[in-house]
Amino acid sequence: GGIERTFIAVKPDGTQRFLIGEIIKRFETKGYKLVAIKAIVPSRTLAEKHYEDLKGRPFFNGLVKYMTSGAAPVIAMVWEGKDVIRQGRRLIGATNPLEAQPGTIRGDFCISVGRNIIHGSDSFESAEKEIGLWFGKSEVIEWEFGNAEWVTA
Ligand code: YYY
Ligand code: MG
Repeated sequence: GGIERTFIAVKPDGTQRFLIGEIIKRFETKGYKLVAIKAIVPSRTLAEKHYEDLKGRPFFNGLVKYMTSGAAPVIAMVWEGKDVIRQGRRLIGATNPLEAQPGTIRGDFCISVGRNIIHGSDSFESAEKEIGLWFGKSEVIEWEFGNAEWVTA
């Protein structure tokens, strides 16, 4: 619940559907700080490690194929701020977009669990793991808001 970092990724369907800007906007205007971003087509190894908890689930192979196809890049990001791990999940909405509340990213922009446009870390442990998988230390930038007293006081 303090100042945290979370791993957020626009999935290839979000990129194809011109939702990168919209997704960044939701986190940016909420008051969170973008500390790392890159476009990347993940290797099979990276995608399998990222989703290793889901290995053995019936959708696992399709999920890895969808993330790694190269039909569009994943937009990998690290966002920082107060309670950002839990709040990021709230901004994103339920895994199944049909259960996601209107006003959430999935609730507003998608209809299929297999094409749910965005990923967000679900705990401190997964955030640490995912940031370390997708980014090198020097790719995460420390910086301060010039207007911090208007955002975080
Ligand atoms: O964290 P979140 O993305 O909301 O859901 P997870 O349970 O971690 O599953 C990861 C990913 O797997 C989900 O975003 C879509 C896909 N998936 C699926 O295709 N079918 C399911 N029944 C469950 C998950
Ligand atoms: Mg998850």
